[in-house]
Amino acid sequence: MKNKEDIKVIKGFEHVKYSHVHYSHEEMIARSKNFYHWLETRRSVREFSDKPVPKEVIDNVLLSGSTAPSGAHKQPWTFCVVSNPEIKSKIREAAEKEEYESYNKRMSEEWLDDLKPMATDWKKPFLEIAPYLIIVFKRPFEYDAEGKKHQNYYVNESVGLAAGMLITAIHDAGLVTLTHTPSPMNFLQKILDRPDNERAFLLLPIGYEAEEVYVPNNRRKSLEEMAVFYD
Ligand code: IYR
Repeated sequence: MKNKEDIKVIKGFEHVKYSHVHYSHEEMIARSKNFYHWLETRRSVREFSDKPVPKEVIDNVLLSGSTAPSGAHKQPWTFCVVSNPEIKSKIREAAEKEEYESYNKRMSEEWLDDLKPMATDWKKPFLEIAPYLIIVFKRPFEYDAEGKKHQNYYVNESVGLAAGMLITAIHDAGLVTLTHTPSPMNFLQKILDRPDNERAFLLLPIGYEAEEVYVPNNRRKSLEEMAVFYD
């Protein structure tokens, strides 16, 4: 319970007092540098180990993801967590079917060319090997108790932010993931029996990386390449 003094009614609604932790400039510089160097070690991984991961870690990373800001604080997301081997197999089978079509018919020559450095193809064994799959669903609208529809706001932005924070939390826990987007993704809504106000947004396999893993030798944009400063 908040103290009475910590609560203020503003424009008819309760607000709670907030203050963030502050650091000296030196400390801020050191912390932001350390955090950057830590995040810089994150890589998308496509080969997973089946080594078990505590369920509590999954709960915690989901709670971190769900701290994201969202339009009108509607939190327009649902995270489906799949560890059931039969459901994982169904997802793999359906995803590979779509991916096979995409790689062989739907993707342009230019797109396939751009993907060559990633050495990807339609085969997705990680969907069965990773101990958990998190399927992020966006919720474009909600139903109220009377069944009336209410639109959510900035749904893609909000769910994208939640996914980014989730990926950061997964990295911080010492696990790896991949932002997998089998396309089209509607098979996930069917397999997981989701309501019609949910659309699959992203699939994240989570676990430890396989014993010996190589990732593309990508370089990230430098500050000069990705930022413009207007002093
Ligand atoms: N969804 C496919 C293809 C793919 C597309 C992009 I853009 C990538 O950055 C990586 C893969 C797949 O998952 O293989």
